[in-house]
Amino acid sequence: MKTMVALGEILIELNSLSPGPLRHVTYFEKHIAGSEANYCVAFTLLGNRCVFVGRVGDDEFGRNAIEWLRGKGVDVGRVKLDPNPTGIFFIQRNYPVPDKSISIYYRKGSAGSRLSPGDLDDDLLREADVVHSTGITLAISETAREAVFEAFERAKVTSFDTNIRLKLWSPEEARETIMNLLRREPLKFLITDTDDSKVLVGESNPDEAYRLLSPYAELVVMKQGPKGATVYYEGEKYFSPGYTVKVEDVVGAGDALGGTFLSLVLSGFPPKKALDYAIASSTLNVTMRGDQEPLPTLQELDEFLREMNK
Ligand code: ADP
Ligand code: CKP
Ligand code: MG
Ligand code: MG
Repeated sequence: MKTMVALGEILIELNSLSPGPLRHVTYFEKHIAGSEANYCVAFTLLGNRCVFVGRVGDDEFGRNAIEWLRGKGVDVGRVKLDPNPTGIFFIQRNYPVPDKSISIYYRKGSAGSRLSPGDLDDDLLREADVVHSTGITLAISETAREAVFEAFERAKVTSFDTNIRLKLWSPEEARETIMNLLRREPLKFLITDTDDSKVLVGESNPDEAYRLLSPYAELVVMKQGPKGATVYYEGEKYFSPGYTVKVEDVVGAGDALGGTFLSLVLSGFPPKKALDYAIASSTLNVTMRGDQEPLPTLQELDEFLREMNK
């Protein structure tokens, strides 16, 4: 069994029950989310272990998040309770662009943003098979950013999902900070998409973007929305196409893809096969609300692939 250590912020997701502008939505459904927590659940359900490092509020939502993640098998023994509130966000679905979602954050000063280098454990980082974080955690506070830089410095093997959120920082700040991390700590796994590569290296063409990003990672996964995704490694390139399905909410699909890919590659799947499974998981994710409820077991992914490719 492989161990991933993930650093980030768990958020409470309030997903609108009906599509359309939030000013006219009456009912919201609560889910546990946050990119790195999504990665952890995807990773764990496929037979590996994930230790989450971060903070939640000493409040009902914080307790809810810890109990939920523990129930999914995530190791929450290092999640700290913080006097600030657990961060939340709302999702507006399919408006004003059909098949797209908008995240509206209420997370400034949240417990999760208080993550700091003091929350790190040296032995845990050294012994982990992979240490993972995202651009979101670089953006939420100075101390969270320092924690990611320090953790990556101490880790043997690192994974990073660029996840650039322009509501949290400017494109210039995102580019400068993420490229600085990549230059200082070249990665084993870089998981990104064509919008983020445009911000980082000015390219949204997958092959061109890969060429510019390749000095910084041994393996790159380039997500391409509904089209699918491409993996580049050891001189090889493999594109796995997406599936056409009815879209309920696209939030969480990228994390489903990334968490599934990492777990299966660490379990010994060749990257091409792992990407096919990861695409399957991300496809299921867009058909339902909630980021973690749609995350499948290996058996469920096998069934998806068998039936969808008949
Ligand atoms: P991210 O949100 O992290 O940038 P993407 O938008 O590229 O990630 O989505 C990740 C994966 O989810 C895609 O590679 C694809 O398999 C699936 N996906 C995303 N949007 C759709 C969609 N509209 N229809 C079908 N599959 C989708
Ligand atoms: O890139 P994804 O749509 O997979 O990311 C979704 C997550 O952490 C979601 O859970 C949300 O809480 C967030 O990204 C975020 O901060 O935007
Ligand atoms: Mg993403
Ligand atoms: Mg979803």
